[in-house]
Amino acid sequence: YETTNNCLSVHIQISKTKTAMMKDIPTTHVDCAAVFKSGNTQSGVYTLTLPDSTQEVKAFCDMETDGGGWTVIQKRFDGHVDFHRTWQEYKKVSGFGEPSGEYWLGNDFVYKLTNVHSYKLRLQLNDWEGNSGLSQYDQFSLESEEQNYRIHLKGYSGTAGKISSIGQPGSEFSTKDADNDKCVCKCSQLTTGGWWFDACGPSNLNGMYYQQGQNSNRFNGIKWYYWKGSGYSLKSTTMMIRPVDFSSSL
Ligand SMILES: [Ca+2]
Repeated sequence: YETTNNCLSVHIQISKTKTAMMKDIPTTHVDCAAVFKSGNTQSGVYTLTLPDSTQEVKAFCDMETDGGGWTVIQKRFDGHVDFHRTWQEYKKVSGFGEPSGEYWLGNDFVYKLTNVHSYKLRLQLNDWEGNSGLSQYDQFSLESEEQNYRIHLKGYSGTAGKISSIGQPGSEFSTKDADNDKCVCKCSQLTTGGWWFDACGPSNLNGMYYQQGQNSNRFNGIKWYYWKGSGYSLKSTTMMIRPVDFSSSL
């Protein structure tokens, strides 16, 4: 992504100059759809700015899939990043990991974005046998930290199961140090990772990463039940969001 980063730093320099000259012109982008609309149509890591704030966060923008403009909020593909993290680590705007690799974009950021605007959620999943699956939701939002980032989803479609593996009504978010699930147990401690556990529910894309050959009969792996069953741990996952009214024409 070196080329993209170079372009980006030039872009940031120009933005800063513009801001200094014309204070009323917004020169920052809240999501990858806005980055795309500004003419940056190459996939890569971009700097975003929170709605109504000057706080910046780096995210990976997928500018190719289904017309582009997707802000990637979760990505896993080789297990190099530990996802068994605390509430604070999942919460903080920048999340954890590296946007150019495996990462989680912070719950506070996703909450703020999805409450300003209406977003779709797209999940791209891969198993170890070369199959890919898709789960898409026409509407996605998170509630605030006070509501434990409860997830709201509507309009499921896709090939990774005929039924959504995130149940309705949406669950609250739990981590190893914050138990907000519907189980007398603590799902995050049992199955690892932060997620919208039910009791403990049919999915956990933030579970333990298992390599090929180690990926079956795992109760604490990367689970998407209605596609691969209960003990199967996936090879790779991407979660990304885009405004519902996005169109790729510039
Ligand atoms: Ca519990």
